[in-house]
Amino acid sequence: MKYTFLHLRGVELQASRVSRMSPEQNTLWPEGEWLKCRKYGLRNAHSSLRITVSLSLFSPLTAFKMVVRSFIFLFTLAVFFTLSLAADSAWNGHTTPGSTKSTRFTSYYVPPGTKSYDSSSPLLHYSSHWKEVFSSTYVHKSVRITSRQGAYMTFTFTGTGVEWFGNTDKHHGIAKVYVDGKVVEHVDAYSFKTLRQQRLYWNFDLPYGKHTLKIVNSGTKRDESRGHKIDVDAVVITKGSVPAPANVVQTSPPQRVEQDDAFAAPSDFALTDLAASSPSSQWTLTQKGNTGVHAMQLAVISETHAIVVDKVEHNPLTINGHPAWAALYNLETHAVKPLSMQSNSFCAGGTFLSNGTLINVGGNPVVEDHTSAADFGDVDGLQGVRIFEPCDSDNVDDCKIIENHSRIRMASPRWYNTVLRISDGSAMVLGGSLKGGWINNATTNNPTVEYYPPKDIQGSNGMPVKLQFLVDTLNSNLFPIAFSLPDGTIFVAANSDAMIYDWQSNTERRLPQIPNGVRITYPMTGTGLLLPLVPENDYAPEILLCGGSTIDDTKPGYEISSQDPASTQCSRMVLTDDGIAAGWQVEQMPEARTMLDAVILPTGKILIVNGAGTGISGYGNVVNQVGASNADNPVYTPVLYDPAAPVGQRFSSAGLPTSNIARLYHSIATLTPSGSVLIAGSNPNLDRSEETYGTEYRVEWLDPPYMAADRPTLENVPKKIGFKQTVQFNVQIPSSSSRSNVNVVLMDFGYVTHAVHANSRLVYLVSSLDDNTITVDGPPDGNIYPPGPGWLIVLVDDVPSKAVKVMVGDGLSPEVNEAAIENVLSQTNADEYDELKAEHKFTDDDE
Ligand SMILES: [Cu+2]
Repeated sequence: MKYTFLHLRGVELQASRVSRMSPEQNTLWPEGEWLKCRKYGLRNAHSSLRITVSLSLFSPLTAFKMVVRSFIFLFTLAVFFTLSLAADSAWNGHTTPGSTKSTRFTSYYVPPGTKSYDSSSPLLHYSSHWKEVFSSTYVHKSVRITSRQGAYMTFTFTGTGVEWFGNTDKHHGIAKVYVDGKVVEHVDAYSFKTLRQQRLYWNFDLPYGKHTLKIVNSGTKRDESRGHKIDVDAVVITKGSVPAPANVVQTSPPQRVEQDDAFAAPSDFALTDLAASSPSSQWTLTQKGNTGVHAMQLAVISETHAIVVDKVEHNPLTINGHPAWAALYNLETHAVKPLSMQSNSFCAGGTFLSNGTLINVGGNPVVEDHTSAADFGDVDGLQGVRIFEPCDSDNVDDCKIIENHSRIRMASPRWYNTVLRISDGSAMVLGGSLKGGWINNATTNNPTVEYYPPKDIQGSNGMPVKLQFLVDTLNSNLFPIAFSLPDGTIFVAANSDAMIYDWQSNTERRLPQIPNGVRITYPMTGTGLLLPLVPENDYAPEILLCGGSTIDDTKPGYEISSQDPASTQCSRMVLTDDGIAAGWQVEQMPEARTMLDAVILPTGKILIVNGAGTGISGYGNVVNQVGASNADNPVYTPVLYDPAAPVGQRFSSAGLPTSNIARLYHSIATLTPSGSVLIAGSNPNLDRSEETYGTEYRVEWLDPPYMAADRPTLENVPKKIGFKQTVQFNVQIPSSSSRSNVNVVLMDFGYVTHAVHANSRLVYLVSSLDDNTITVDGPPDGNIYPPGPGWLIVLVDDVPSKAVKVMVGDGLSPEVNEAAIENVLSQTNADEYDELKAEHKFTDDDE
């Protein structure tokens, strides 16, 4: 049985034509960026005008030369002007860095830091029986083809990665791929539909050095194929560099480490701080796995899988002939399965609903015309609600993302909105910007809240409800930090402010300002958590906000530097009347961080990881960019925060390993069912890049010391726990344990993106142990734990079991208000640019 909102609603999914924005609408230039252009561009334009006006004083030839020079100058200026705007604009899905031209969205792409070799390059050596074929649809208009068994191509290169691009169609057969003399893969180049410029083989995990790629026509084919063709269109090399030493402990202040290629390090390595002496205090950091699509957003969906959601860009993993933008990642085998996604999820948010369905909400437009590769279809993601139904089995073959904007969409466009599950099991969609861009401002602000499914709040009838708080917190207020509190209200922090929002009565209670001018939301990104909730103090909520920046958020980008220091501050407040009266209690992290992730461990301690010591979020906006990154000085060593320890003794990096992978803008971290912390992502780039700081696909696993301990194991855990329901299950407790210190916790690992951990939660449950039977009371109500999926963990002497997935509550869909849905659909449009798109439909090159 599936607990699907869609099915309950009886909405039929039909292929729908969807919207696109006109070029005028697609690009947002923040005011600061206009100023930048004025400062650097227009002044020069004036001087060139003066040259033109004074031409009549010179001879005709001189005048002609000057006209030509002026034109060249003006043209150069125009290009510069356009480029500087393009670099600052929102992601449009198509323009590659350094180019203003639309490019066809095939898999072929040459990221910065890589080098492409065309099929006609003299460095590619072919055996006999290859022929050269010419067409504008091939890379550099040529391709080499062979149908002869045993015919081969060899290519020797120095680097860390290699990609083979070619074509697939009904006449293609199977190739054997060798790297350094060993068969590494059999590549079946058959496809029913003709696809150009496909990535047929890729390996980014080569040790830095000299390697040889060999592609051999195997002479075999699948039954359906009408031929044995194999072709080579291009080979792309990731140059890479010698990997940074592995276990260097970062000194303070942080030094920049030249980490410039996503695939330079050996595929597996363990980093262990030598200072850690006893195994019980030893953390380990292992790099294993590759997300295939960049991990901008991630949520654990089952005991074996996580969903990874990115934006539209040239990821190595492909689907339907174009790069994939979402994937399922196997937490155990590290296998990746691409997911087809219609709309651009660039900077979306997400949450599970009470029925276990995951929704991914908001995004960015996809703007250019030349992108209708395969079935992707150029869908504007700004109002997107992407549905991912529960997918709990190890076999994820049938799991997919569903979209239908004609029936399912938000009422208003949102980019950088926060999405969280609230006490009735629905999703609150909070704030965001009306279109892509950078720092928010009054013209792009969407200072409202809406719900999925839509609700009628004080007469809203499904439409967005205004939040004055999000007006008052401009400019730096995107991706608000929000948590559902144990009385059903919502804590919201944005910029330097905070409030408690009663969504049912639509009333705001303003809280004391965050001390010392620290801003904590995008692009001055800090992070926040609701600290573990315990029944002993009646679940008194306490909020922790860490990192961010004190940079003036009214400054234009050219007055902000990637070297401006981030904040070291953590602010903590108990959200009771007494706690609010006492205000924020301030503590200092050992190192400044922006874009940090805070992960609650089953032990109730908080792992702070990722981020930069200087700069702010985003790319292409500030001065002293590193590559395109607005931030620098990656913080490579995590720090552990113990909220229960006395003030002054809460932070510790003792025994914590140091990484050599920068995790900056668009990186994530989450707890996984095994108890290990998954760390992935980082991509301060418009599109995939292999230069500093490049697009990071490598996954790291940070194992707390308990991973190496004798751990309790759980048996017969029920699949569902109702509110106030008492359930029993079995636990095997290690014989060495005292059995006296046993706790049961219910956790939400959350949906992680942009340092937002809005759904992360740890609730201690009332429990008792009798022999090997644990008796547990479900959480009192949906305020304490919003109904929906959760993870049960038993801790014995602070050593946690693996987490077991449970459905908390009744597992049913959140309440569906048909009238509110119909009102949203009748009052809003999602497909208004559809006709424009149809007119400019790219002519495909199918044979
Ligand atoms: Cu983003």
